[in-house]
Amino acid sequence: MRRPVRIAVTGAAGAISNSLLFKVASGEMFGKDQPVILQLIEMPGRMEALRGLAMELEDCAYPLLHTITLHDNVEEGFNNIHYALLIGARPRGPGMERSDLLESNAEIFTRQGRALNDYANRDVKVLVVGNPANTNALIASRNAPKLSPSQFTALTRLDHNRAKGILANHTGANPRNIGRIVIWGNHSTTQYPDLHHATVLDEPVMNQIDFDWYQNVFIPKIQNRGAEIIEARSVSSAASAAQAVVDHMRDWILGTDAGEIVSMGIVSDGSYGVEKGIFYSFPVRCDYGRYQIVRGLDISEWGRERMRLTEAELLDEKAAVNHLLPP
Ligand code: NAX
Repeated sequence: MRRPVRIAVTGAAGAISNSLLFKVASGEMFGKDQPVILQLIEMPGRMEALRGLAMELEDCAYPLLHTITLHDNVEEGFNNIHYALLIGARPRGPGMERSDLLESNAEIFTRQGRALNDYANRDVKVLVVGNPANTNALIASRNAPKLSPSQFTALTRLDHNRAKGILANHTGANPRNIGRIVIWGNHSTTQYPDLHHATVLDEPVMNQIDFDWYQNVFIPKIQNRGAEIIEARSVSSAASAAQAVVDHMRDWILGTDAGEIVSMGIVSDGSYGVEKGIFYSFPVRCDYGRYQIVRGLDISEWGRERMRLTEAELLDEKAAVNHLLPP
């Protein structure tokens, strides 16, 4: 049996964590031979709810669940961690402007970036889920000068999985036989779900679907899926988000399947002409705990236009918090 790894989760008493933690403790994320220590972090007023969740985890008697610790601050909660799942964030309240949302989350992710810098294991891998996820990842990474920006990622795997599920339903294919979908850009309604490289049973998807359906039904459906779910169930996606977190981390650590491409929000190195330094969702492959951008995909002018639109939104978000970023 391996040595246990330490995983911090913020927003640990929230809806996503309520689904996620049971998957992590049962070995779905890191494999059935990897014991885990969960360092769960919540707001002080939510510690009772967190204590209840910890009792439920204990009552499952998971063989891989080594220890659970509970914290009301990140400085303690990030101590020696190998992985950080940053789920807690300030939700948009009534009458709140977008800039207020960006600013209040900037405060949270500045503190978390500093705490990762000072207390986490030097090789820590970070996934930001709390929205606005891409810009929160930028803020956390800029506040952690001892860590590489490549250690920080933002979740766009839910968008990727949504695209796969909806395409499977439309074509009648098994999701397992669909590959090479790409989500470009921001985890928001400007994202560009790209099927031009996608395959069903190794055959190009674009030969099997109607372009009009792709442009006018599929793309807006993926872009607005989060809102559609909120409208239907009055709360946002939780179980599917938890599954996407598992898929993102598992692929990052254990590697992607041969020939497969997945989407991750990562720091741009200028690939595909995307401005360096912003956190943008790219097609990647993972191996030995590292991700690499899949280069050389052919992008039409039509696709470039969409990639630029979502890049522009990320640049706007960055401009709104720029005065809060360290030089
Ligand atoms: P919940 O409101 O159920 O839970 C959030 C929890 O975070 C609460 O218990 C709250 O007390 C805690 N929290 C807030 N600030 C904290 C802080 N500074 N430190 C520690 N804990 C803190 O939300 P949930 O449905 O779990 O969603 C969490 C976040 O994920 C939201 O920001 C949501 O917008 C975002 N999402 C991101 C997705 C993505 O694909 N990137 C998809 C799902 C989800 O919408």
